Amino acid sequence: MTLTMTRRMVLALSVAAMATPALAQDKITLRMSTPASETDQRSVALASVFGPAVAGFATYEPYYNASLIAQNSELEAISSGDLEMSITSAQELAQFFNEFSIFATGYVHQSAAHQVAVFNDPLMDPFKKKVEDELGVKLLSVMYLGRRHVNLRQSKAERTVMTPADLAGVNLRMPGTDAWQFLGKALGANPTPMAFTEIYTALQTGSVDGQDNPLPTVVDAKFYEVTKQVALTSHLVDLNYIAFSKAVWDKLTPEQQATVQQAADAAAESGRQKQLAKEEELVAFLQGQGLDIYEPDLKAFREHVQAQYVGSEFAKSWPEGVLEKINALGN
Ligand code: KDO
Repeated sequence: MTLTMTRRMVLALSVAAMATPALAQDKITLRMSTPASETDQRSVALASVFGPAVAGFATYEPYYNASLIAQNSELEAISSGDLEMSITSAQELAQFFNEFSIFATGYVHQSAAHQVAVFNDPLMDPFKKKVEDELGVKLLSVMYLGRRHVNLRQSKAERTVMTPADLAGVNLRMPGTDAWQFLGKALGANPTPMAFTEIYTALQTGSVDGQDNPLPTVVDAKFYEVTKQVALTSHLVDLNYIAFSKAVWDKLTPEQQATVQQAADAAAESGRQKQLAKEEELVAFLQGQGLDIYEPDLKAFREHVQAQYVGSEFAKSWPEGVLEKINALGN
């Protein structure tokens, strides 16, 4: 009797000892790499909403400021199994699939709500499928980055930007892919490719004349310390897709997949609301910092930018009828 009890106890103990590390090992690690800072609203939303929601079976492990993977290389890293997640742009996807440039085109998306309607519309299905089949990346949800504006070192008194002609000769930092550079040119500027993490120093030293990003980014990255004006061009209502490894997704149970999907949607929604609120409140903050914030001739910018895309190589890659469908989902 004593012996039996002891054996049982030993067995129970050894099972318990095995179970704990095994469970810990079973948790999937979801490394997420982004050039964004830890305090960026997309980062905050993923860490505070996505991470806890998947904690039952996964450990969310974010890497900020491009500390794990360089900007624009995240998709390749996911594809080759070196990364599980990122927040990717349409411009980055256009490096692999030209047709994604339609979502990177100036003045196409009209608002945060329009982005969501487009992402959830069946028109997106062939785009999502291609990324999944050919790159091994699932696009889970759409995150709102905000309205991109032109942010310059010169004050308004030194250079007033009312039309694209006023940006002639301005070395405008834009992210380093073709679709981004094309947009910079379409704005009338002289686009300069550069990684996000290098912008502050470049503005400080004057190696670029300006950059374009939404107001929450101008504040979060402290670009306002080294610039004097923001011309509210709203040239791109910008987005990032939550990108997830298809190989990892396929290993999840249907319940876990549903949890990941809900977590991504909830994080995107939380980040969107916070980013929208920040866009509103930060005008006053930036004015308080001494920056000139003003609206240029938006009609002139819209018409000029749109005219550059007509007949471009990008526009040739857009599947027939998709632009019309996107426009129809707008206000
Ligand atoms: C940028 O490099 O200007 C950009 O805003 C491009 C976006 O697609 C996104 O990658 C973003 O940087 C980073 O997440 C940093 O905010």
